[in-house]
Amino acid sequence: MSEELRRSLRQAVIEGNAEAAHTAVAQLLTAGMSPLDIVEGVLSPAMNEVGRLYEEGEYFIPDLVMAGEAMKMAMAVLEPALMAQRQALTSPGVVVIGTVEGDIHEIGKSLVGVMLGAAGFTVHDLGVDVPAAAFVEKVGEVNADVVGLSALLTTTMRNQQAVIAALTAAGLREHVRVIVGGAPASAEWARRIGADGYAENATEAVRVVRQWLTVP
Ligand code: B1M
Repeated sequence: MSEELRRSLRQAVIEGNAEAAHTAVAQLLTAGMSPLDIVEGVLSPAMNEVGRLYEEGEYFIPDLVMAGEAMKMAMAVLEPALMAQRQALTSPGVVVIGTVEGDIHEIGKSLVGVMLGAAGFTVHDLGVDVPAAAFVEKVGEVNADVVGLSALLTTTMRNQQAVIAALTAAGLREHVRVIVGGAPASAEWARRIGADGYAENATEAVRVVRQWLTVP
């Protein structure tokens, strides 16, 4: 039953059927599958398949948009389940997160934000296409411990570096740790632009931020 539901969810995302994605996620949760397994085991691989179909010329932008909507619908059902598992921390922390300027990919960034929230941190999600100045303003306003910068395009990843430069110019760089992520980023890229850390996925992002902010 659960295998069949997993297949239906995968298919719903690939076909961009938001309603079917909603139903399948709700059913998988009822069947006892953990929210994290649904994300990592079904949703992320389905989006990768969508990316592959686009690269091979079988899918076009409207297909990506529809798959994105199905994924967002699935996440809307999952978010309360993830937050229900919210953990109490020995040391609270404040995180500002967003997708950098010029880039409107939101799903991975939102997932990282939700997972950090579920881990107990206070998360301010600035959304997508966020200018460096907006990151700086929010970091100062909420006295953030960590700023998370997502970028999915090789053309926008350099804007992660622009945010770090803006934080430095505002005198905030020494007070906030910077984590970068998104498909084109890497540990080497993080080092090169002067970020404090890199995470390949949401689980890893939680591990890195926890290491920085939680008293063991
Ligand atoms: Co676009 N897109 N897209 N896209 N899109 C990619 C990224 C691409 C790889 C597709 C491809 O060609 N195979 C390609 C980038 C190529 C490159 O630069 N090397 C691409 C392109 C080219 C484009 C456009 C330029 C297309 C065009 O218009 N010609 C355009 C750019 C628009 C813009 O931003 N200015 C564009 C547009 C779009 C849509 C808007 C249609 C849509 C997004 C819808 C939305 O977000 N609401 C879209 C989609 C859906 C994709 C793919 C298919 C899927 C992305 C996704 O949501 N993945 C993507 C191909 C792919 O990734 N396989 C593609 C699921 C998500 C859970 O994973 O976002 O990788 P991901 O996040 C992961 C990790 O990366 C990491 O953790 C997450 C969870 O595990 N992570 C972090 C992410 N941020 C993090 C931050 C952290 C830590 C970890 O710390 C702060």
